[in-house]
Amino acid sequence: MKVALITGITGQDGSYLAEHLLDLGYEVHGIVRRVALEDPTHRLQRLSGFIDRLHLHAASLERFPSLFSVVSEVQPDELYHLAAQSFVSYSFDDAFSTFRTNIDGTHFVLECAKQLVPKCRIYFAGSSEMFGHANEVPQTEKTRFYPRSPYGISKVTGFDLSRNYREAYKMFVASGILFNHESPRRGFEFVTRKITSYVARIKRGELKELPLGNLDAKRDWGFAGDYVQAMHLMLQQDCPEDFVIATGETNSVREFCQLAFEFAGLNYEDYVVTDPQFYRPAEVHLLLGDATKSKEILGWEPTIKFEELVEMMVMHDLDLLAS
Ligand code: G4F
Repeated sequence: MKVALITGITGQDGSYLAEHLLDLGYEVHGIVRRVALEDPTHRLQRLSGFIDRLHLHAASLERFPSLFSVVSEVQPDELYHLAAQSFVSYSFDDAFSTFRTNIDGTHFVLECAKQLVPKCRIYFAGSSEMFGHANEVPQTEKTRFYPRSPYGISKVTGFDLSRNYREAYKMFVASGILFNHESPRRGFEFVTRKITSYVARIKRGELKELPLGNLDAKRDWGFAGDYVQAMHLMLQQDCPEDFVIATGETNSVREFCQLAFEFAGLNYEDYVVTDPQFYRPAEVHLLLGDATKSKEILGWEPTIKFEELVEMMVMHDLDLLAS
């Protein structure tokens, strides 16, 4: 039985990945913060359907010794490094802590693996935010990085660290350059879930308006459940490489709003207002991925289209309030 260790197992991606690996017959271990173990109802909520089948370990990305002892105990065959401060807006408010968590945390994980399990296959969660102000559309694995936020900068550094461990120490480290991926398990701070949760509360008469920032930003939005399958496939290849994971379709925040409100029988123009506090000091205006390499080498393709994704999230949030 293969042993997988996931950092960030309590998040959207970690929970889908854990389920996927359990289905494939893996022994799945996850790193969680001690506070999460003390408050499982809230902090381990995404794992609730299958938590009995997981092995959870308390450690912090900010403390090398804690990671070292978990990796030493688990001896993973595959290590998925998903944990990060992943909210772009917050990275502008506290760049220092974002760098500490995302850069040092990644460095600690790679170094633990190098010292303890050098043959372990490692996945690093890169991001389309690394392209930032991209000089070409669509973006591929060859597109230059031009990050526009501390978060994006931290991910470029994590990506470079991963490649360097691959080249310098001959370790199997693959990076996924994942474009935005959403689901009913998405955190409420991200724009898609913010929109669908507000739509549900507006529909029930609990709220009157939805305050948003830049409605014209465009993103390539896919379904997180599809994207975690690509992470696993990357670690089953003969050689470690980097892959863009995307749908190849881009839509604006405004289009997401329009569709989400329509699914609830409402007109977004009656409810959406713009609020300067949700604008970013530097914006990424357009992201659109070209996942041709993933299709050709991994055999990976997305299964959920934009409209289905929006409908899935709106229906989930309407059901949540009705229950
Ligand atoms: O949903 P967002 O916060 O996601 P963002 O910044 O694209 O980042 C997400 O995707 C990345 C992959 O490319 C991940 F690496 C990252 O960790 C995260 O998961 O914002 C999407 C867009 C932005 O252009 C933002 O300015 O929506 C715009 N927006 C407009 N109003 C808003 C809001 N974003 C948020 N979060 N809240 C608003 O009220």
